Amino acid sequence: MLKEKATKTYGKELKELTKEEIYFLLLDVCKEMSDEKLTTCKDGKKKLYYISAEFLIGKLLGNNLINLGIYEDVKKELAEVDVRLAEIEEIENEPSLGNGGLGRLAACFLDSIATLGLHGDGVGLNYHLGLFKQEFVKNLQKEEENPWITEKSWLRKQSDAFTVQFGDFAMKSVLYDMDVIGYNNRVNKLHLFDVEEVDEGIVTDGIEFDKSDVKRNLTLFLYPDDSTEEGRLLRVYQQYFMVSCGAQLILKEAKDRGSNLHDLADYAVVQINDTHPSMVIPELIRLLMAEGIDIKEAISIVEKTCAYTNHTILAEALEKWPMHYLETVAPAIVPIIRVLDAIKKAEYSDPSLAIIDGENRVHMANMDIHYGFSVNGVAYLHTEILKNTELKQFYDIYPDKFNNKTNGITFRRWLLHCNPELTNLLDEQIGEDYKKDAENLKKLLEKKEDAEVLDRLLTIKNQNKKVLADFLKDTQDVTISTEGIFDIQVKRLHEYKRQQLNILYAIHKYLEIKAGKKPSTPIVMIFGAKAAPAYTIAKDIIHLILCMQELIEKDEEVKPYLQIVMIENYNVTKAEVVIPACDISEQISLASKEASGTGNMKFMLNGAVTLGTEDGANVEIHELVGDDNIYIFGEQSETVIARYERGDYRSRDYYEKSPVIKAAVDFIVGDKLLEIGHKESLERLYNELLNKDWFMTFPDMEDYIAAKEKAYADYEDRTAWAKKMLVNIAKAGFFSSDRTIAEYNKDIWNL
Ligand code: 26V
Repeated sequence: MLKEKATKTYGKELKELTKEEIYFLLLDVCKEMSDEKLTTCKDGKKKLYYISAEFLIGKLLGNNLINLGIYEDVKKELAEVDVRLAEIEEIENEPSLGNGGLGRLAACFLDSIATLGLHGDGVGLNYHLGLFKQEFVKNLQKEEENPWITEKSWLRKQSDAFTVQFGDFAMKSVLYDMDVIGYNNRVNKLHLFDVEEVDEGIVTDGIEFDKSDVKRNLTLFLYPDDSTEEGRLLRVYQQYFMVSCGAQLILKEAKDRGSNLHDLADYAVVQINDTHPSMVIPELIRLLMAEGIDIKEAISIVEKTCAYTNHTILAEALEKWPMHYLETVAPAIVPIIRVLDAIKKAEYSDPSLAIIDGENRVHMANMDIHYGFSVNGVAYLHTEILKNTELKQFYDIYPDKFNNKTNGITFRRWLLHCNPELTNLLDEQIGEDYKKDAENLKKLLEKKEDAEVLDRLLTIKNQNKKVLADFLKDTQDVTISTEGIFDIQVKRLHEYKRQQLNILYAIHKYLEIKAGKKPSTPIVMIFGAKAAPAYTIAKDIIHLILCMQELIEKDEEVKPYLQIVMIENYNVTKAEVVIPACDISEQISLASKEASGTGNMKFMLNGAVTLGTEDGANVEIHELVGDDNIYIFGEQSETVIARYERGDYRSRDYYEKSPVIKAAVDFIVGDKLLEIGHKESLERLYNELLNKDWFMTFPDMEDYIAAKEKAYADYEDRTAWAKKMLVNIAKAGFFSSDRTIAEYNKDIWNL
């Protein structure tokens, strides 16, 4: 197939093409096949719009080839001319259209929506420089711009254009679509809105740019630094632009499909992904009113059309925009928001239920809950906390709106594509029907006593560790021992995720080795994390990890037993190499704070064993695999929530009582690290831990050390460990995003 296409497109033999030409050829093949599929898709009356500020889609070539069912054929045809498909996949830039879990979830959902044959598109923004690219300079994070759009790419320019009216100017949109190709099923679209002129030239140092120049920067970056007023305003401009374009598209398409707009809810359902797209509610009301519908009916139509997903209980992440921002950016929806607020204030006197608070700020989540027909959390525990604590006052008045949808991941990317060896083993041992219904992975349990299968699992893990070791050698010039236990924590850097707990363990282990207590198997601790550019303490934690990496690298006494590597610019592409190589998956957030986590699911599916707190989806992983196949430590969410309520946590008490904690914490500002690192940063982190430690690192620390030691000791019995791996893989079926999406459809969307 490729041979003919090569001559037709380039007038050359396939073997004469450059890698880039082959990549472009494959891009065309995918687009043509997807166009063909599109013509056969049967659309129902109702369509889903998944509206999100982030879609962390990762590279698309490999996955699209898999979902089109031609991956193996293409691989073979390229091998005939001595080209490895993996090399071609490397050509593609990774679009950096997301921060972490929330954006990656949206990407997994799009894959599953198409795979289940549901008619649903994504709606978002086409950020030119995306999220920043992380570099390490002198053990510090430096942010660089991250251009990813190339002349020929998956983006396909559309003719639809909408006008968005801001306070004192208007802007016209340009729409780019990407095909979302389901696994042996339908094709949907990801609609990414852009403005006509973005000026990448206004970026000065790193990711600095003139934030007030909205006309030239609206879609330049994802989540510009919001530590300044101008940055926050720009975020609101982005959000309003996204929802206004989205709402105009939704109404246009609904009319095209036959809606008279009074019946909009029969034609469209809008899933609001966290609060970033919340202004879609007043914007839809405004547009319906412009079509001649009175405000009362417009509100009731929108109430039947919009559903909200909450992804965090962190107070600082629940958006509350000052009214004067909205007056500047989107004055047309301000009177509507005031009406929405007045209706609820007349009904309920509790100020915590208000949309506009006493300081004239608009609580976006409150608007979503009052005017959406569904509110869901993203894991069992998270939803329970929303109902019983965080959003209790809303649950009391709207018990029927609340529901749980435990997150999931697409197995196409997180198994078939990233771990072909494990996929082959599964195909061979349990057949291929788990690819359509992931619950069938359970069949693997029958092989728990099969010595050959257990041995193969260990061999595959070792191969994947070698691949990661080679990758780290090539990309960062670090050498890690593939004989070691790969203990991995990769995710955004945040104090609640507690990378600081993990690095304090590293210090503890370092001190033990120095004192002559050496582990029988080397430990390789791997981190990967970006910190928000204005999040100082998060950057201090990265600094500490990098300083420890350097300290150990230079210490011949410790190095054979303990290594630390921080992966630079951790992203989806790197995750696909890291996750299959993992032995121990670190999921150590402070109980109650991690809404779900999805990395935990990816690791489990690839045969890693979780070391974690009873938080987010870890609770469900624990339930599924049982006590013997997971390492749980730390305080329960109830204990943590009660301590926050009492407000009597004093980290210094724990430090003073525990010599182990004291030794590790003091080391941060000891001579050894001060010689390598920056005094100001290390001291700031030390003081933060001793005087605040808002995410309660110390109460869990001794228990964490004990759990980790137990896991390391168990690892020594290779057969017993392989059984734990097997159980984790076999029980991962529940976490397929196909299951999650089937639930969304059954309970919320009804497509
Ligand atoms: C946002 C912000 C923005 C302002 C500064 C601090 C801050 C901290 C956290 C966030 C989180 C935004 C929401 C989010 O990404 N939630 C993640 O959603 C995942 C998918 O549901 C879930 O697996 C993660 O547990 C959850 O943290």
